[in-house]
Amino acid sequence: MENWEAFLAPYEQAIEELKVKLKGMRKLFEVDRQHSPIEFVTGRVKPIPSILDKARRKNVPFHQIGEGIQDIAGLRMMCQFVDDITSVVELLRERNDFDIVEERDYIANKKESGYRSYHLVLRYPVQTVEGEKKLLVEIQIRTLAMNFWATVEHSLNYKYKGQLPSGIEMRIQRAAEAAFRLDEEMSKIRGEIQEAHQVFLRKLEKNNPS
Ligand code: 0O2
Repeated sequence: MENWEAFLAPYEQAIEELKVKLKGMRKLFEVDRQHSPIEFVTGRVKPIPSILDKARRKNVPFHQIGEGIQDIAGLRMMCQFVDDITSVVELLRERNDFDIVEERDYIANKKESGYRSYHLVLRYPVQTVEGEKKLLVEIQIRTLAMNFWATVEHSLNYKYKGQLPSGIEMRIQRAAEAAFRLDEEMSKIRGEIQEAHQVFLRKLEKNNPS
C-alpha cells in the first residue's frame, strides 16, 4: 500500500462517527430512565500489521483489502444481558444511516474456541474530499461476560501465537461455558437487578436535586 494514512483515514472517520451515534443510543435510554440494552461501546481501526496478517491468511489480494477484510473498522457494543443483544440488533436494523450486509450469530452457533458474540457487517457511507465512500464496518455485540472471555482468550492466543497448550485450551473452553452460565444466571435475576438500579437512581436524584 503506497499510502496507508490516506487509505485508513475514512475508516477512522467512520469509527469516530459511529462511536458518537452508538453511544448516543445509550444516552437516549438514560434520559428516558429506561434500562439501556447498551452498557458501553468501543471502536478501533485495525492496526496495519493485523490487516496484512489477515489478508495473507484469507488470501485477499492487496487491491481488494477494503472489500475482503470486513473489520478494518470495528466496533463493539457490550450489553448486560443476553436478551439485550437481540434488542440492540433490532435497534440497529431499524436505522437508516447504514445498510446491514451480513449477520453472523456466534451465540446460537458458538465457535469451536468457545467464542460467543453477534456480528453485524455494515456498509457505512463516509463523506470524503473525493466524495462519498461506502465502507464495510463490523460491529460485535456481546455481553460483559462474553467480552471478558474473548479479551482473555485473545491475549492468550497472542501470547502463544495461536497454539494454546492443551491444558490451557481445555481451561479456556471451560471458562467459556462458565461465562455462558453466568449470563444465564444473570438473566434469571434480571428483574431484581433492574429494580435495584432504579432504586439507586431515585436515591441519587433525591440526594442531588437539580
Ligand atoms: P481482532 O484482533 O479482534 O481485530 P476470521 O477469518 O474468523 O479471522 P472473519 O471472516 O472476519 O474472520 O470473521 P469473524 O470470525 O466473524 O470475525 C473475526 C473477529 O471476531 C476477530 O477479529 C475477533 O475480533 C472475533 N473473533 C472471532 N473468533 C474469535 C475467537 O475464537 N476468539 C476471540 N477472542 N475473538 C474471536 P480478528 O481479526 O481475529 O482480530
